Amino acid sequence: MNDDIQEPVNDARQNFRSGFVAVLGRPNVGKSTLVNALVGEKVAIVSRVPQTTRHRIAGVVNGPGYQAVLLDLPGFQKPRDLLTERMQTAVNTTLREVDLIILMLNAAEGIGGGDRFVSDASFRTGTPVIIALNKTDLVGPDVVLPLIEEAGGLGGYQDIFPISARKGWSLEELKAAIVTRLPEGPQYFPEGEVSDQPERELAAELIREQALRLTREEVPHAVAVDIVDMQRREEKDIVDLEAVIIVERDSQKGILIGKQGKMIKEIGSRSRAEIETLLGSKVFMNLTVRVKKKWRQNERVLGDLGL
Ligand SMILES: Nc1nc2c(ncn2[C@@H]2O[C@H](COP(=O)(O)OP(=O)(O)OP(=O)(O)O)[C@@H](O)[C@H]2O)c(=O)[nH]1
Ligand SMILES: [Mg+2]
Repeated sequence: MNDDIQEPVNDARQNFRSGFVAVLGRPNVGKSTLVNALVGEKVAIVSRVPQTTRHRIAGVVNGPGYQAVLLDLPGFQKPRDLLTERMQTAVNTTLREVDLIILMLNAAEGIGGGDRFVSDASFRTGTPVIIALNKTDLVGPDVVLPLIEEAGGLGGYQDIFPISARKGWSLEELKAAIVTRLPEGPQYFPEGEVSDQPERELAAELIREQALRLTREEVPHAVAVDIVDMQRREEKDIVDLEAVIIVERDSQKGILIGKQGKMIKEIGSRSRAEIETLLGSKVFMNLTVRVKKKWRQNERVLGDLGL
């Protein structure tokens, strides 16, 4: 089953443990933050806007005798358009393929209908579930303790941890529990490879992250980024990058460009700094904005964007 996700690099070694771990939860609970923290590198973008993650990203956690492949997923939701429908299909497909599920809840918001929806879907698979109650840094023990009790009633879980993905609280304990639950298996990713996301895609995500962070209201959900061209100059440590931010309406384009181009400049310079860190070289970026009406409903555009 797991071969659908990635061909193993090595055959199963004796005593080596490995597996695929789905990180599930409502939009905005902190799934991508947790995956980045456990991997120890930024493999997924994070923002305050729900539905930040649009496709499944593998983040690889290596340790002595084990490899856990964490699958950062879009937030679990009821689809509203073709884009969110595809996002949810990716979640449902993944649910059937994994060895372990981390069900994430948000301590600052309590447990609601949306969480029970995700939880039911998780427990229904019969796959072992670890519950992670996140954002405990935002509330006191008077809130956390009853929530642990309530979360425990959701289903037959293996372990339950109050954590803070942002502050790094109890992540070592969570990681140890994940490793304990991994079956014996092969090393799926070579040493040093922390993600399945090509540099080009991550570059697009880093631009989208800044667009999400710097804009408001209807703009974030209408944004997509297309890397038109990305090339390293021969014998020089310079990468030329041409990218387009796609939006649905002229008004959104106006917001993204900003007064005298201030906004697009800011998005460009912030994301360029991040991309330079990622690539380890200087980046010359040409960033523009284009309107594609109703791209979230358009099969062809979604396909072109890899969604
Ligand atoms: N205070 C606090 N904030 C957190 C914690 N974990 C994540 N956040 C914040 O919560 C917001 C959402 O985090 P993400 O990691 O993008 O959430 P997600 O579950 O991946 O969201 P989607 O991809 O939209 O489903 C960001 O602003 C994070 O900085 C935490 O432990 N404590
Ligand atoms: Mg996410």
